[in-house]
Amino acid sequence: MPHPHDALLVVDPQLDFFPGGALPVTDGDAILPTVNHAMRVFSEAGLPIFVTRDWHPADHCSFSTQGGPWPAHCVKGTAGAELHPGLEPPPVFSVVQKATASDREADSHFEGTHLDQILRELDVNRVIVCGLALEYCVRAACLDAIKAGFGAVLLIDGTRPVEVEPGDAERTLEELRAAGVQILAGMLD
Ligand code: VGL
Repeated sequence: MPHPHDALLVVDPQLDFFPGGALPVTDGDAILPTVNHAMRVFSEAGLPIFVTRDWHPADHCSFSTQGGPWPAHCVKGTAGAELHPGLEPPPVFSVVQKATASDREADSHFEGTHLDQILRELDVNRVIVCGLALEYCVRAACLDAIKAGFGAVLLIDGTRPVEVEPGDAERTLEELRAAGVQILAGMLD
């Protein structure tokens, strides 16, 4: 671990998804050691690292002010949309922004981007996924990666659930396993 055809996807490690943010994930800070370690391992191996950002206009359709399910979060250019300062990004990494148009939601950074093509051009055949939040954007990233024909490994210690309903996290893990996502505990070797 990792393999020469792996890429790392760090999903939405933005202040609004951490404790104190607009849409906080309980214990979100606990992902940082695993995420930072994974970025270091990929960087040292010369493998691609993608950090995704939710990057919404102020009137995004997912916001409750517009009839959507969520409080306003990750509004582009605001402090809450910034990467968590505890993140230790390597010298070279790519940023993927999603849900940037007012009228379109995108749970996964495979939606409305060319990420799948870019991964193929880099000869990637498997993605290693971590970030926030497990049942939403991380889930969508894993499932879309599989649908696009990539292998997917979830770093379970590098994510945390929202648990809107008790049991959501376990149900999500079951769904991911059934879809062929490998769930990996602990730090990367
Ligand atoms: C997310 C809820 C709304 C996430 C994004 O990144 O998991 N969750 N928007």
